[in-house]
Amino acid sequence: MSDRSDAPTAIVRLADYRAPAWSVRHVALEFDLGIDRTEVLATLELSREADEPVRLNGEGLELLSLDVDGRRLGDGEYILANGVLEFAVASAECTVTTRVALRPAENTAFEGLYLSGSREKGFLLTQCEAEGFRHITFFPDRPDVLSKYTVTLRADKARFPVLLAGGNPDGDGDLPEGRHWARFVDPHPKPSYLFALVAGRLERISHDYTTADGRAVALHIWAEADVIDRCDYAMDSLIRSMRWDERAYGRNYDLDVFHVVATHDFNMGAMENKGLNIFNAKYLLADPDSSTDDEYRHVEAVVAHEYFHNWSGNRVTCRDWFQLSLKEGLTVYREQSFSADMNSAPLKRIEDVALLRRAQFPEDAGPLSHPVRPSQYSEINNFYTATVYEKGSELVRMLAGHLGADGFRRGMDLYFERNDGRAATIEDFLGALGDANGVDLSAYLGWYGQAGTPRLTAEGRHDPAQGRFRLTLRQRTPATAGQTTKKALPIPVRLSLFDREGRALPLRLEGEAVAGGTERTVVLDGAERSIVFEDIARPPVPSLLRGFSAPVILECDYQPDELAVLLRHDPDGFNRWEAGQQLAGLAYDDARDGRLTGAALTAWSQALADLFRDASVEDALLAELLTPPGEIELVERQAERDPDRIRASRQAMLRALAQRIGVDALRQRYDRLREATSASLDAASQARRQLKRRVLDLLALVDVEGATHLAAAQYEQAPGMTDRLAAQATLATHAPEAALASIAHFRRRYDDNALALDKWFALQAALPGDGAFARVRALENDPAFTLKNPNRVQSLIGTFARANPTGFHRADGAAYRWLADRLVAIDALNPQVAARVATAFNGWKRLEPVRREAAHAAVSELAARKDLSRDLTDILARVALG
Ligand code: B3K
Ligand code: ZN
Repeated sequence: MSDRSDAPTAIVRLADYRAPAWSVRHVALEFDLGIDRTEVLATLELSREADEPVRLNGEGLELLSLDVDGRRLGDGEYILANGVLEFAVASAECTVTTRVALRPAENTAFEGLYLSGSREKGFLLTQCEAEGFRHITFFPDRPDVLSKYTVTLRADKARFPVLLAGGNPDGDGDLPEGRHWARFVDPHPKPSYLFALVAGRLERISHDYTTADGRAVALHIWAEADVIDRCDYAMDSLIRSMRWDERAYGRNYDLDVFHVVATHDFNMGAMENKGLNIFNAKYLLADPDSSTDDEYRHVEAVVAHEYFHNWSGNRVTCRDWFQLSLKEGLTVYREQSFSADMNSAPLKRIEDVALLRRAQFPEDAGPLSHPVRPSQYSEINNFYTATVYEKGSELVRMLAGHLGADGFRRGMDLYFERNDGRAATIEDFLGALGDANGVDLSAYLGWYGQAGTPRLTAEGRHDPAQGRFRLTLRQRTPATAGQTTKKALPIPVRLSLFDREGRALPLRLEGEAVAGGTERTVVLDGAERSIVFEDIARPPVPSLLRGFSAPVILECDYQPDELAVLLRHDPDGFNRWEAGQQLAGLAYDDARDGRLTGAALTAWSQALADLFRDASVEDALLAELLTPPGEIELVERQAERDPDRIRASRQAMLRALAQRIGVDALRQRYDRLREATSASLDAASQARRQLKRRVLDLLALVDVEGATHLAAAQYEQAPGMTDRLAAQATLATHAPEAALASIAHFRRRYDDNALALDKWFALQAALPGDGAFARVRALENDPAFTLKNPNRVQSLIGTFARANPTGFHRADGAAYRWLADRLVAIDALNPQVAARVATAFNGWKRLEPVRREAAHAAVSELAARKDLSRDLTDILARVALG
């Protein structure tokens, strides 16, 4: 429900920040809820902070009345224009009362108050971050206005038996004419974006929790009756998250109740509203029959993420939306640390770095690039990005690494202590971390203000006569959209040196008397730095940026056999994988250039074939090692991108790997893994499923008939969704005809399971090749497809446009024109979803000329339209610049 783009686009700038002219000590909200019409009575207690009129944000609201200190204002006494209600007040304090009407059922943008599900059965809920509260009532809708909330809900009792809002319950009861009421009081001042309510027919599961500091908390997870039996894993994850935050950060929960609600109609993953988290069902529901192992892990991570926001985001919030990463980057870091503790730390790091490279690096290299703390925006919803979240988390990780575990904890304690109940900035964060440890971290501020991924080059020189190894590190950051000059940033480089047999060498730096361990962290804080290692008899193999100690691209002139040493011997799982990824990149270059016997391809496939036979390599790590960078990441390895060629080359290198391992070895391994199949969710069982999937995919490249047979049987016999979906993907990719029966079967079997159907749409949308576009268009006609549901749009259209390079980037440009057309239709319903899908056009400028021209034509034609939302217009305008 953002403005259409014929309204002037206001640019909001960090440099223009001014503290609020009026604060709101307390707000009382009374809702008379109805699907077609809801009335909201708001009473705001305002205090003057500067000599300015009162200005309240409000959009799409029907203003019924406005009173100041009990006096009704007439038409001439206020101005309502461009989403702002303005009136003068002479006193230093005043009470403002507004009554407005809303139309929830007409709200297809899912921002503000809206209906999830059908008119007959659905329920009402809210989404306010970033600027949704202004769609509910008139208010200074900015994160630095913190208020105490009292919320009263009234509704028909039969239609809306459950009434929830954030805060502690403060009474409920019946009203005449079959209506009832409930009141909630939140003692913690909060910004308006954390307000939430839910009303409707919902079931719940509950747990009595006692915090480490002795507070009894009732935990409730709510969902519609047909899915309530899929909430147990979320409850288990919530309890583990709460205990972890007590232990790892000393943070306790601070209300008597904590509600979590699942909806199928949500624009994002989940929302951390104070005391009333609301979740996209995709990240809350899980059961073995319809959820994959990955989805179980996502539920655990997102439940933890939203819970952790209670401190990093809610108790300490952001001064303005430019500081978004203050809560998001920090909370992603906390969530990643939690998941690493709950599962395997090296595997979690692999997953996170792979995501950063897949999602954030391309963003940072294209027209949508922006610093972790942007300096301006026209639509803030377009800045909930991989840069703010994932790169933001990497920055916190660098700071934590710099301070060490105890120092970081000291710093976080001080950060929470100083800023509790405040709206803080990135400077406050760095200041607290630094002050608690007596260090100056201000150089890290550069990372928050500078876009682009730094290139770190490393050059080694061995001097056999002196027994010395000199490592020279240099950095440079390429220019990014609107930011041409770049400065040097502090880059912590964790490193080790290995000999050719794979033994880590003791490290004695020039000037040191004795060697100190086999791993060091050196900080490159200027353009260049050289480090000299003593007692190095033979040329070593440097292992650099261990644990991915900084979010940079490492450019090091490794020979394939040097990377193979690390891939074979590095004791750390993450670094082993990283060496494998680097070597796979070189192997890809061989395959792309037709060198199927090239040194890199040979070294990569031989090392992996050996590791495949090595019983000491764990299943989950082996599965990761056998997965080279994906097609989207490999784009970076050529100047001009031809998705068909990239895929063909990647498939060729995988085939070479499968041949090197051998059909028999693959088959035997598959059989062993199949014999151990179970429905269990323990780590070993999950790892076996993951490896089985990789092995079957490799087998399909060298024995398609055998693999088809196995996949069909696996689909039939699968005890859970992971095996079932993996088998279906192998079949559909390698033997499309043979896949038809299982695809039809899956569709029938899960007809009433929205989340399973999303996977069914997504799997088919991701199938590569020439037939993909026709397949997607046919799927648009499936009765279960709708543009009104964000998950469905993402699963079919989003997956096709963003995760199917050969299907979407057709040389004839037909899919570009089709997407442009769909974006117009989606935008009319839901601008946030349209804007997100439109990011699929990112990177068009690097396509080969034929595709480039077609993509450019589609994007610029769309960008020229005047009837699109601010959300979509903003993305298109930036993407069009290339
Ligand atoms: N804070 C929300 C995201 C809100 C997105 C608004 N467009 C979820 C999260 O990051 O935890
Ligand atoms: Zn978050």
